[in-house]
Amino acid sequence: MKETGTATATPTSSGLDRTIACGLDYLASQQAADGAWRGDYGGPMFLLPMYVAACHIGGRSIEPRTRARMIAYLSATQDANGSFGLHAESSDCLFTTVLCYVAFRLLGLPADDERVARARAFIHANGTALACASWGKFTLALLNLYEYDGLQPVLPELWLLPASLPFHPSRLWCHCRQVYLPMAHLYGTRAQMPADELTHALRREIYDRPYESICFAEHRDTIAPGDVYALTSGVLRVVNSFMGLYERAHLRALRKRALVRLFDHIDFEDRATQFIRIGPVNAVFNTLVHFFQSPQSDATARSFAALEGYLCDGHDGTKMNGYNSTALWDTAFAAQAMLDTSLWAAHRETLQRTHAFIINNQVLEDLPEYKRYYRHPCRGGWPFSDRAHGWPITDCTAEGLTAALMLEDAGLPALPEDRIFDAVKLLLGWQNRDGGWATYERQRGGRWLELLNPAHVFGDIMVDHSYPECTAASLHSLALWRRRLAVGSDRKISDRLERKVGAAISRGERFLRRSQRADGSWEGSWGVCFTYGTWFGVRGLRAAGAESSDPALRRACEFLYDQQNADGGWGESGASCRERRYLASASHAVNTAWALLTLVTAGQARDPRCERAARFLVGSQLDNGDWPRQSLSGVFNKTALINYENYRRYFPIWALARFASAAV
Ligand code: LAN
Repeated sequence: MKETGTATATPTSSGLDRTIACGLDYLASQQAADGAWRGDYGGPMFLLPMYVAACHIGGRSIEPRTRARMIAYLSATQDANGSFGLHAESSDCLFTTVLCYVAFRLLGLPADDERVARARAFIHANGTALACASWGKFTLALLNLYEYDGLQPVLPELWLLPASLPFHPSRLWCHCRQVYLPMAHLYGTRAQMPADELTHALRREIYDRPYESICFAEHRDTIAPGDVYALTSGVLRVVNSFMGLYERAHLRALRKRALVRLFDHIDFEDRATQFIRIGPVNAVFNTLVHFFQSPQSDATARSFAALEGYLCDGHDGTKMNGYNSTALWDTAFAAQAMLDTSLWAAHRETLQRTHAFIINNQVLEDLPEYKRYYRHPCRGGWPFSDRAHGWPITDCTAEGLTAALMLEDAGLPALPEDRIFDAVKLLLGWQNRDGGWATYERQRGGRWLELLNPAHVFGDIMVDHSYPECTAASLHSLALWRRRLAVGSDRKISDRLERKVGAAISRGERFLRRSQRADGSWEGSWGVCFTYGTWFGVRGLRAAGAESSDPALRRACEFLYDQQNADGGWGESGASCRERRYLASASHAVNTAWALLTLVTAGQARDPRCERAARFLVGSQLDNGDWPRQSLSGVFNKTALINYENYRRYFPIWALARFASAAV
């Protein structure tokens, strides 16, 4: 690392310029030939074992080198006490420990391997596989290591109910819906691989009594305390008992109809995403639906091939990524960071490739019959990864549009006018009644549905609802679009659209103001945590026109100043997300970059505390222009941390560039 300078030194403008220039060179060096940035997107510890289980069930062998790298990854993330965490930086989760144990064994480690023995000791000390969270039991059932009557029912027939019912599956958050869809199919068909020798060995290893002697039905609700984030509510208990009764008496013909309906929806998701699927979990389960239905089919082969797209050979071994890539998201931010420096003109080719990637990955068509499959329109949106994935997201659309408009300002070809309109209209159509934006769809169900969350280990998975991050990103891009209209007098302006955008911005602003916490912060849901949320909150309010004297911005800045570490940086523990309060840790380049971006955006660049933050970022840059890899910066559903490999490469540059232009 570079010299950090003395405690009172301020980053000279040449020091800042050097850091930014060097950071930009490094960032540019990481761009792929297609213009995108992508990176390791590991973290959640249930994904790789699910992949390994799918390969085992489907009879797909994993080549020896990959197997060794997977074992290396699991070994690197195992805790000294033998356990695994829900994510790579935690421990003591029975759900992931059981799944990783099974993965170790399926990948070829013997039962007496030291790592395996350590994991087994943890499993036995914490209630055995009988006490792991529901997705663990489900995966074990597919592997013939757990019995279906030990699972709470996942009824296929729910999909036959009228969509107007307030608890119809179509009202669930799309990730939850798309995971429980194939689960319902697998449950309804009692899909299970035949037992082999390894199965019998594993059955002896993960339980403390003979498998045949276990009454699985008694363990539907058995759960280790360490696996519980969302407690099974009283309502869910009642619903589960009703579903249990129904399951015992269900009509064959109705089940058959329901399974046909489910398969139709699964098939739609496969085609709509070119077999990538919305995420890694339904990618695994949809694959298994095809495998159990027709092992030799084309769909099965394509499914397994597509699963490989989720693998990532990272610095600590081979893992399964949380998405097929982070390409659009990373590229849109890298573009914005570059363009906010004064040096972008020196990176013309990098910007041209960036531009090409953004332009080439906007979704241009709605899906045929999308309403029938409960999909929102897609035309004009951008996904988190790429066009092939096909699920546009509110804030990815917003960041994609922002990047496209900024690239146009930098002299690159403008996005065709109709495509800009499509993006704007899509954003408008996504706005919720409360003025905010959710992730993939408008809010469809009441927040009370959270009471039916059956997954134990995650919070907030049942309904898509407004988030400050998605709202702020949407506001920011809409405001940019409106500004562009004001200057480009030759462009055909639709007055009605402009008025609608103005009204949407005002409603979004009100949502943001309402979601600010009493201490001045915003809670982040997709990044760690209050530094992330507060950056979006402030960026959104500024975009909506808030002055730097606005009390909401003042309070946000006071909140951040209160958390600043003595070295000038900010560090937020990942536990902040779970506990929903700011928990400090050692300064982190990404948290510091978010805090500095926030303060500068709020008009505080000349405050000496911003200088100290800039000094921290300048001082912690590595000689090659990168910043050191630190703790995980991303999160989902309150409990699962996830890695954003490129955050440390563009957020510090972005923060320093904005600081430099505002303060020096
Ligand atoms: C993501 C990744 C991107 C992320 C942002 C765009 C950054 C965010 O602003 C909105 C939410 C979103 C789209 C998001 C939601 C949850 C995801 C899809 C993930 C964190 C990637 C993996 C995660 C998914 C739910 C993992 C599978 C686990 C389940 C509980 C289904």
